[in-house]
Amino acid sequence: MAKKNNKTIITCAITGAIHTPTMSDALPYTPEDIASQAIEAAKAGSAILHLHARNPKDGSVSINPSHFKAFLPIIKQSTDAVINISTGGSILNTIEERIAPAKWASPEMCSLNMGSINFSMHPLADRFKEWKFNWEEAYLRNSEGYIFRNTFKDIAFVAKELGEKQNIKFEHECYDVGHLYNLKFCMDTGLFKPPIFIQFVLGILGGIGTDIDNLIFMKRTADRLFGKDYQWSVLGAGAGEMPLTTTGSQLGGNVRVGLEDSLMISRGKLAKSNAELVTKIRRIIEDLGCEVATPEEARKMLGLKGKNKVNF
Ligand code: KMH
Ligand code: ZN
Repeated sequence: MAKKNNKTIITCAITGAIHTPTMSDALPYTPEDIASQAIEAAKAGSAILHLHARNPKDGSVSINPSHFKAFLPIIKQSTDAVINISTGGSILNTIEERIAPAKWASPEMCSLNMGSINFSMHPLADRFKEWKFNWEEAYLRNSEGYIFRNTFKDIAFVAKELGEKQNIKFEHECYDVGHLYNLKFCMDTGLFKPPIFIQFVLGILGGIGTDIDNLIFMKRTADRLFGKDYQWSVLGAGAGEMPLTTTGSQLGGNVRVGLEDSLMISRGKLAKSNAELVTKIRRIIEDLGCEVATPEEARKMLGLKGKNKVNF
């Protein structure tokens, strides 16, 4: 069984690389909006902030370190939350490009995607006729042919550059059961040391679906593979966000919410902000008798290097 805690870590994924500005006015893409939504999410109870950058002119996905530099110091000054920088990048980026922001910033955590999959948002393109920016429709439609590449060699490269050289801990994103076996293989070859932090990612088109049965299967498989040596969290993309995080917290796991994963606060109703999503899951968790972890508690649970060891 995974190590059971009575505290639940809430990660908030602020903007991501899936949704586009047309889909919601709340989706932040300027450095000011990313920073202020991240700070508000932390105040609402999020101990970890999972961050991507965007081009402030048009909201397109960016892996340019200068776009991260524009908001990271502001967030660090205003919150104690753990900063987690994505290494997911977007279509067409090499793995070297994808880790460039984290290599510069040396945050306490980074995402690390544990296998290659189809990763598609193309059905979303049919929901809109008019677009705020002209890159959006092609970006979504082109994802139909996208393979999200995360080979064993890529994973080993990230482990060495960010884990070994910079003591950055990973949010190991697992989109299907096979990714847990990939992670186990990497553990057995010494790439990662416990405690590891696994994010079960359910609901991406190309990965496992948002059925509760799938969450239980992922958890049982991880229990078998990793014993006591891991912490886990769950995210449900789209409508699966609140049902899966609620169930996950009751199963002893941690949770991730945010506009990266779902734009909706409830069926058919857009969320006003990331903080609104954090507030909702926090209320549910506390109403059901669990406590939310502070950033310091999250640092202890995950064995992080500390806020004063980052480079921004
Ligand atoms: N949007 C998530 C489903 C990453 O940042 O490395 C995937 C993600 C990838 O969070
Ligand atoms: Zn992400």
